[in-house]
Amino acid sequence: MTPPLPLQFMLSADDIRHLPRSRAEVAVVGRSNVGKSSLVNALSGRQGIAKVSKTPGRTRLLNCFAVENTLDATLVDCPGYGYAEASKAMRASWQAMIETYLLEREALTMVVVLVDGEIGPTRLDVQLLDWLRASELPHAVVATKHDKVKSSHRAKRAKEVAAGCQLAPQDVIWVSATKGTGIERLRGLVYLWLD
Ligand SMILES: Nc1nc2c(ncn2[C@@H]2O[C@H](COP(=O)(O)OP(=O)(O)OP(=O)(O)O)[C@@H](O)[C@H]2O)c(=O)[nH]1
Ligand SMILES: [Mg+2]
Repeated sequence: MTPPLPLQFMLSADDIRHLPRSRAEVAVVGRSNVGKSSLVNALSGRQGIAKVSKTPGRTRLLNCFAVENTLDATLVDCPGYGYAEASKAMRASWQAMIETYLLEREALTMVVVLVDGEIGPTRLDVQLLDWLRASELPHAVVATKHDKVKSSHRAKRAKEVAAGCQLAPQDVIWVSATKGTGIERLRGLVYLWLD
């Protein structure tokens, strides 16, 4: 069994310069409400480490967690994009902040892109994936809310979500933060990415 990730909240930053020193860092990115903070909690095996929002767009900062028992490894829960109420100026500032962070954070070893398994990749998800590919940043796609897809639809959904991300079905990691599906496997990968 892969043990839970012992995460300890460190700080929230609005600027890469305010992030702590790190040797290896995994970033969790994706649409608002896709389940980033819920996934961080599930990986840690503790509820309430990362704030789960009832109102989308609540995570506006880079929330940085130390991975205890590792040498200077960190995990960052990034602010979500694509919520309806966001103004044009807010979108632009999100994009500038996140792009600077992803391009300039030297410790970054993996960008974990979450797509909603129930609704599939949105236009903004596809744009982000295209940008990550063009920028040659290492990334992995995780489909969330596996529990919300009826078991009779899962094989078809897995193909659709992968195709929407221009990936093969086996290249998408499915998880449910609620039911724990796929969490252990993803934990194992996170340990590898932080090694
Ligand atoms: N059924 C189900 N609901 C989930 C799952 N993961 C998250 N949710 C729900 O989805 C909503 C959003 O979850 P968050 O983890 O706050 O999403 P987020 O991506 O951090 O959102 P922002 O911080 O706004 O960017 C919450 O109501 C969660 O309870 C899951 O695996 N299954
Ligand atoms: Mg969040």
